[in-house]
Amino acid sequence: MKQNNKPYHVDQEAKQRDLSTNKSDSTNKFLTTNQGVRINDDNNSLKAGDRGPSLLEDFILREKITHFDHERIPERIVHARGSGAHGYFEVTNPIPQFTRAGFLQEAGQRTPVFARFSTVAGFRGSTDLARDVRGFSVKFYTQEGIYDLVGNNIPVFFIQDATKFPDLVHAVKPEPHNEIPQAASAHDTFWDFISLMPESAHMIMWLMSDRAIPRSYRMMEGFGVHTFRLVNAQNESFFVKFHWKPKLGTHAVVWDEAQKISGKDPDFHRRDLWEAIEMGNFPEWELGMQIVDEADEQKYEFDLLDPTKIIPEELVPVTIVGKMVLNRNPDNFFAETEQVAFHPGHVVPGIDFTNDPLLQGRLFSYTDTQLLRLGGPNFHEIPINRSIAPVHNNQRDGFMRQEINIGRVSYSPNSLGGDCPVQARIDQGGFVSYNERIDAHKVRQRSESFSDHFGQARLFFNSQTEVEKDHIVRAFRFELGKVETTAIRVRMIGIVAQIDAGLAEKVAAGLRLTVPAKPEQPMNYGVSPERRGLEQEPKLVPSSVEASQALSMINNPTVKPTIASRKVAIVCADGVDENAVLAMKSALIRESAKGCVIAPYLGHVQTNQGGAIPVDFSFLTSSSVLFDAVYIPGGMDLNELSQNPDAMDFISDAYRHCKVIGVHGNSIELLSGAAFASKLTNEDEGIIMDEDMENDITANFISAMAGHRVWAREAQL
Ligand code: HDD
Repeated sequence: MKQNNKPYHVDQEAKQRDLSTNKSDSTNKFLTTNQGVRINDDNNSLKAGDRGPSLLEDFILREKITHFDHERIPERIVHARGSGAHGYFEVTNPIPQFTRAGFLQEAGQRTPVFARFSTVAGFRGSTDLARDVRGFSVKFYTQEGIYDLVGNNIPVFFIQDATKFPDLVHAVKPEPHNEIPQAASAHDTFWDFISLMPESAHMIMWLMSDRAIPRSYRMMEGFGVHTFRLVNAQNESFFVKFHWKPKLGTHAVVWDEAQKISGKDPDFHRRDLWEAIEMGNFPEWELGMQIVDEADEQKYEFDLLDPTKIIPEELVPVTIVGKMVLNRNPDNFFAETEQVAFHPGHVVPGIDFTNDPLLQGRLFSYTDTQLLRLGGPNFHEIPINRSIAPVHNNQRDGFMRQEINIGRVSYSPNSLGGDCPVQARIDQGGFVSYNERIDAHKVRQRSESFSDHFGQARLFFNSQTEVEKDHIVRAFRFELGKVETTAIRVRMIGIVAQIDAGLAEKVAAGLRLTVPAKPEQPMNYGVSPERRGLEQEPKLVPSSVEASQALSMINNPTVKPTIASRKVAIVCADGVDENAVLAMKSALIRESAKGCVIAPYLGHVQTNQGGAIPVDFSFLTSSSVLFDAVYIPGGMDLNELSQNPDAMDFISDAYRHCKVIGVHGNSIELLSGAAFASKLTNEDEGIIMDEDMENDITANFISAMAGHRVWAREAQL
């Protein structure tokens, strides 16, 4: 057999990703059964007489109903609710010195990807705006096989060992007796578990922050969470943490807004991703890596194998390696987004695992879950999961096998088939696990280096702005306020007190509780009887970094002001200043943003020039929580707005959620009738007003909007 000695990533045999052979388009086609028989009547079942019973022989009816009865597959046990898109990954800064992964070798190299974003706790039909972690999974169709980076929008996790994952998920999912609440962590079983698991302290701080209520999937960071390994051609290994940095910056909504969006448009994130791609505003992230020499494994005050820890960017900066652009919506949600099967164990040569005990458990779980969810071992043959690198092995048969393997040989070694398929040497792209030396006793124990639970939780809190800290206080009050068992609230405040005493005081004050003088030390819950009392007490190892800008969304140095792809509500009624509406719409388009006309009715509004402007939504079918800013042009019959409670709520909510509000001409009067009128100050940089309708306020409006929200206003609320 002729051996190909070229590095595998330049092997011409590896095709470009092409799913077109699996696509089906019914345009101008006959309706058929699944066996290809043309159907003459799809509206009536076969009956004995037009009023008689249906006949068993009606194979067309039976086939249709049978298929329908089997349309659903089990939803994902976690991350059931999600949305995906196709795109590509392009290398900007190749890193052959760190990895031999073929897709990271040359600048300009492109690899097709499919990304799926998700919430964790809710069922498949739940709201996008739950307070929750967001999944951030990317499947790279590399020429050396599939590589999946299955991460979250939060860089740490709740637990340190995979064996606690089923407990965590049981605790956060709706409670088993009444299946309440849906897609929410604000209930007793979740906080009972968390308050007994101090290792979750760092994660809980992120979950109570606005990171858990993103403005958009396109405005979230992504993280691989665990420390992985890179391995280069010389077989040298480096530790690595993966980061996705969004081009549009990292932004969130506020909690009141999140709850209202959940009612007004539970598909808010799904719609946002879909519409951005349809409009050509392709979501984009940079892929960054924090790379640590193997020799530095023990250098830090935290353990690199502990998934409840970050590496502060002040200690190891993030090197940008490439960018991901999502530029195509799926053709079919079920075929692609629902059937896509990610797995942290899908790696290519040059990327490897560490002994992080959470990662190790994940390496078992993902294939196992697909066997149930996708119905058997051949899920890799589903088009969205197929490798573009050729697949040849001696695995055979199983439910729904698509491939027709030719020949009589399905074993190795064999002489009948020339011993094919042959194993690849390392220089032929063969995957060789990193030969880490392990010399240890078998134990069920946690390393002592995993026992700091509070140091980085405090680092996170110290890195937030005052506004962000305040949001964390309110989130704790909300979540614990929904907990019915007082003992759980108190125990949780005891945990918070070990992170930050001031934070605990504020949370406790909102719940009319006092911070316990001596917090319960629940570490020994769940510990084996022999080890009870021996297990390390949770402790606080102060971080060597006092505050890290990258942990704050508001202070994050990488956030570049832009309004690209944002949506502005242009509030209109009859008589509206036509020039002002058109000027705002064009100014927004120039910034790749969009203005939508909202009025008391659908159809058109009459303008001051006798023209008509089409209305996109009425106040009944829309809400300001679905927009990033509000503009109210002048010239209108204000009664149409001031007498309409939905219109006034629209403006009041925009104010409450710290959005920029532009007001022109006589419309300024509307503000004095709004619920917030008494709180308005001249210092509010987010109220852009001009009494003179001739003046153009678009530039000021856009520049204020680029700051995302006017957080200073919160002091007035
Ligand atoms: Fe997981 C899905 C991310 C820990 C077991 N997980 C899933 C998805 C994401 C993550 C993004 C959705 C993939 C998709 O879009 O289809 N999971 C994480 C992260 C973790 C983590 C970042 C910690 C760092 N997961 C984790 C553990 C286990 C699992 C410890 C089990 C021991 N996760 C699963 C799963 C899921 C899953 C049950 C459900 C659906 C699926 O895999 O395909 O196997």
